[in-house]
Amino acid sequence: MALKCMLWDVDGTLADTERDGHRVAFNLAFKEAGLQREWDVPTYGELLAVTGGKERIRFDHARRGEPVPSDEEIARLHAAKTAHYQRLISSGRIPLRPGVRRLLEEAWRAGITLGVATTTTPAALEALIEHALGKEWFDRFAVLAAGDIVPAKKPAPDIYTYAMAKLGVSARETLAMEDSGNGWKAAAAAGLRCVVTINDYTRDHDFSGADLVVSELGEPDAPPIHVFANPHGLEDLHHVRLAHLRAIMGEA
Ligand code: XBP
Ligand code: MG
Repeated sequence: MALKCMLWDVDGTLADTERDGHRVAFNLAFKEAGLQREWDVPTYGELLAVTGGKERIRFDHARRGEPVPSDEEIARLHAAKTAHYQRLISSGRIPLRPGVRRLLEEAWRAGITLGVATTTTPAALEALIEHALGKEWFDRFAVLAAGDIVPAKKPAPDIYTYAMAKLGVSARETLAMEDSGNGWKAAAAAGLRCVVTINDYTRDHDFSGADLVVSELGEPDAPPIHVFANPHGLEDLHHVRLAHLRAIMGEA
């Protein structure tokens, strides 16, 4: 089957947004709301098992044995967090991960349909597109599937299924780009092949069955990437190129 469509995860895949973006924004919102809590780097790593910011806040209250705030209170807290996140991103402090722009542009030039499938809030996604990728990408992505658009977040397949239905593409011609165990599970459950670029928060997650697991997409003029799983036996993996993705899909 030919590679027709690529669906990109956002947090951890397009950019390392979690530790210095989302985590910091949550803490600023907690402080503003007078809550005695700060999610440090390792604690936030544990909390990433729960996808979705509102879901993460609710889970953390419950695990501390504290009364869980109402949906309205959580929504208010989360809206404040999103505003902080937008400010952090607009400062340009969080760049795209290596190779992301290169591979997106290669795929775009080749006429591959590009989309986003993420559990993050649309406003957070839009901030990252505007400030890290560039406004032209609002038109280049054929679908921006994000946040509460489907009730069940990753590891449920729903956001991928939703994006494919919007685009009118099948799982067999679509490749997912992910960074986390929950993301990989969502892609696999939707029947997609998947390339995983790990990061510090996700390196110990279970990616068995993924089609390629690497340290990053890499760049031609940078040191070679680390390859953790390469079940298709792809060659010349100094950096990930469109030709590799086509081979994963079984293109001759
Ligand atoms: C990302 C998430 C999001 C972000 C925070 O997962 O789980 O919840 O951590 O964003 P994925 P919000 O990369 O698998 O999409 O606070 O906007 O939910
Ligand atoms: Mg992710």
